[in-house]
Amino acid sequence: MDSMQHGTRLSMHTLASVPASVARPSYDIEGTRIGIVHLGAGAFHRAHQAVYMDDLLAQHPDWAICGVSLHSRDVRDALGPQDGLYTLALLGEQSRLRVVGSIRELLWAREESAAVLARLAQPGVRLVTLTVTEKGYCLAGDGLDLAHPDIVHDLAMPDAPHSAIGYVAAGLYQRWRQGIAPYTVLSCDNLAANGHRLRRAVLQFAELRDTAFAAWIEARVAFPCSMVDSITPATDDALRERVRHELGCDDAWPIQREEYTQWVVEDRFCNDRPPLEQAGVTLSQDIAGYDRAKLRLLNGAHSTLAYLGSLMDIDSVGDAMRNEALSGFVALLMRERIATAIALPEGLGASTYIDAVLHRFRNPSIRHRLSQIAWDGSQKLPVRLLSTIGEALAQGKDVEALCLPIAAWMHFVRRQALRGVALVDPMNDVLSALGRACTGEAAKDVSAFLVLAAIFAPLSADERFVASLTHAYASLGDASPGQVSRVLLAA
Ligand code: CS2
Repeated sequence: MDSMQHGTRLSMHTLASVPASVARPSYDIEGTRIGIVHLGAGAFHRAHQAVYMDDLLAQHPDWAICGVSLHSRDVRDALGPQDGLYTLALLGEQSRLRVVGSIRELLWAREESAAVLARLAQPGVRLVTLTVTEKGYCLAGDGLDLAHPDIVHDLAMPDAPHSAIGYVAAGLYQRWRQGIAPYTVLSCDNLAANGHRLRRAVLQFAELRDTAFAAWIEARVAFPCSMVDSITPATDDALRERVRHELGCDDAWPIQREEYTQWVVEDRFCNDRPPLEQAGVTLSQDIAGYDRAKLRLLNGAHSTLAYLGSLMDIDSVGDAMRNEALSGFVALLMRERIATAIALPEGLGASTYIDAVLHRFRNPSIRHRLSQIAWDGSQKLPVRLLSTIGEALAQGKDVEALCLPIAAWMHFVRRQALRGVALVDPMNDVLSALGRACTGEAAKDVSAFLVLAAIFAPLSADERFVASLTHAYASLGDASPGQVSRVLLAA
C-alpha cells in the first residue's frame, strides 16, 4: 500500500503493487481475446456477468468482453485509463475486494459506433449479452415500440444505430451479408421471458429492413432466456474511500454487490458458448420457473419496499427490514399473496426461497437505497407486481394487499410531482403531469393513472382490480408515514 502514491490509478502498470489481500486475475490479462460484446456495461454487468467470465478466463482465454455503453460515456471514461480494470467489493460477513480483468475493451457507442459495429462483425465474437434495463428494449405490449424515437431513428439509419435492438440487428446484418456465423444474443435483464421478448423485437426490426435477413435470424440466431440475481447497490463515496485505502491507489469506478449471486441460463446457443457451468452458472432447458420466482418474489418485494418505504421516509432496504410494520407486510405479501398465486419451479420450496431473500434484504453490510429501486416504476411494476395481480384475479383471489404497493407508487408519483422532483423514469413527463393533477380523491386519481395502457392494460378493464386499487389508494389517505404504517399493520 505504501509503495504507491495517492492519486495513482489502478491499471495494468499498478496492478502488481496492489496488496495481496485484494484478489486479482490469475490469468495473463493481455493474452485474452474478445469473444463477447456486452451492451450496457454498467454496474450490474460489472458485478455479475463480467465476474463469471473473470473466473473462466484462466482456462478459456477467448471469452473476454468488449463493454459497450449506449448512452453515457462515463464508464469508458472512468475505466479506459485503467485498462478496463476495476475493483469489486463483495459485501458479506467478511467483505472482500477483488480486481476484475475480464473487460478488455470499452466503447461509447455514440462516439465509437464504427468500432462497435466492427467488433460485432468479428467471427471471434460469438456471444452478445445485454443489461440495458427494462426500458432499453423499447417494447410496447408484446412487441417493439415502433414509435419509440430510438427505433424510428434506427430504422431510418440502421448502420448508425442508437438503441440496443438497433445494434444487435446491425451486427447480425453484417454477418448475414458477409456469410459469418451469427452470435447468440443473451438478455440479462429483469424481464420475464427476456430472450423471447428480445427475439421478437429484433425480428420485428429486421423484417422492416429486409425479410430475407429476418428469415435468416429466425432460422439461425439463438436468443436464450436468462435469470440474473445479485443485489448491487450504487457506488458511493464510502466505497471509493475504502477501495483507495485498501488498494493504495484510486479506482475511478469501483462497484459493490452482495456475496450471493445466481445466473440461470437457458442452454440454447447458436455459435459455441463459454463453459458457464464451470463458473457456477446453472444451465437449464427451461428457466421460466426460476425467472418467475425471482421477478415476482424478490423484485416484487423490492418494489413494494421502495414505494411504501419512501412514503415512510425510510432510506434503505436494511432500514425497511428493521421497520416491523413494513417488513411484516412484505413477508406476508410474499408468502400469502405472491407465492400462492404463481407457479414455482419444481423443487424450489417457496418458504425456503422467501426466507433466503428476506435474509439477503437484512444483510447488515449493505446499504441499498430505496430511491435506487424506485427508478423506472412504469417499467418495473408490470413485470414485478401487476402480472401477479393478473394471475391472482384469474384464480378468483383477493388482490387488495397486492394493490397496496401499486397505490403507494401512485402516491409516490404524486408526492414527487408536488415537490417538483423529476422521476427517474422514461415516462416522467406524463407521470409528473398526472401527479400534479391528482386531487387526492381516490376514484379520480386512480382512473387517471389507469389510462396509461402501457402499464395497466389489460387489468384496467377488470372491475375487481379497479375497486381494490381505489380502496388501497384511499386507505393510504395523506400517505404520511404514520398513515402508511397504520395501513400496513392492519393489512
Ligand atoms: C432491484 C434489482 O433496483 C431494483 O429494481 O430490485 O436491481 C435487484 O436488486 C436485483 O434484480 C437483484 O438481483
